[in-house]
Amino acid sequence: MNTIPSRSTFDLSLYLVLDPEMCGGVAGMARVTEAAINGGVSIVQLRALEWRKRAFWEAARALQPLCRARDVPFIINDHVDVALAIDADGVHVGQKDLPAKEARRLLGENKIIGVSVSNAQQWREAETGTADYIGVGPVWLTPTKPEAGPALGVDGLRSLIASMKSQGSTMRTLAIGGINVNNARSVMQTAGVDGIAVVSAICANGAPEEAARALCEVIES
Ligand code: TZP
Repeated sequence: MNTIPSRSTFDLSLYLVLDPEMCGGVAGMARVTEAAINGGVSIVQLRALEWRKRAFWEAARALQPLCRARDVPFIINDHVDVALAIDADGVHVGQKDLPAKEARRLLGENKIIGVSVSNAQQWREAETGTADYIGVGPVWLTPTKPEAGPALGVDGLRSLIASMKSQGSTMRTLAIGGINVNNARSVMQTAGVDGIAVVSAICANGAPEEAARALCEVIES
């Protein structure tokens, strides 16, 4: 029986974004996924910007069962059609991807939809587009996504969240960009942050299970 948590109950606390280059292809992503789930990752996204659709779909088909076996939601970056094709648990869209509203129309009411935002206007649009969470960042500049835009810093993150919450936002919030075991505490202490998303802190770590566990300890402390 599929017991993947629902749109409103899924755990956002430690969100792994898989990078095929850092992990070493599909086999590497499979290894990292299993290890990271053992270490406590609560949700997994496949992000492979350079990959053609067929390769992306094949990777998604290979990785999804690993998450499903552990009741961990499996999210597809950008490709709503792939999410539909494999019946993924949701999609994550950026500012240049399909709008969240369209993703919701295509995927229906039960799937998880996340949106990347960097400012108040994008946040508002995500909220009216029926997203379930937003990824706010980059908190720090990161070589993983050099084009991500100016870093918010923890202060910028705090003031953006505070401002949006004071305007009535109920959006669940994930911080992303340059987060690792050394700075995760300052992010988690930011009021209104529900979780952290990492790429290199797990994918580029030779010991992904231990890396995930160490991040979890920071989150839980
Ligand atoms: N969106 C904003 S920053 C980023 C994404 C996908 C990359 C984060 O990567 P890392 O390695 O965790 O800094």
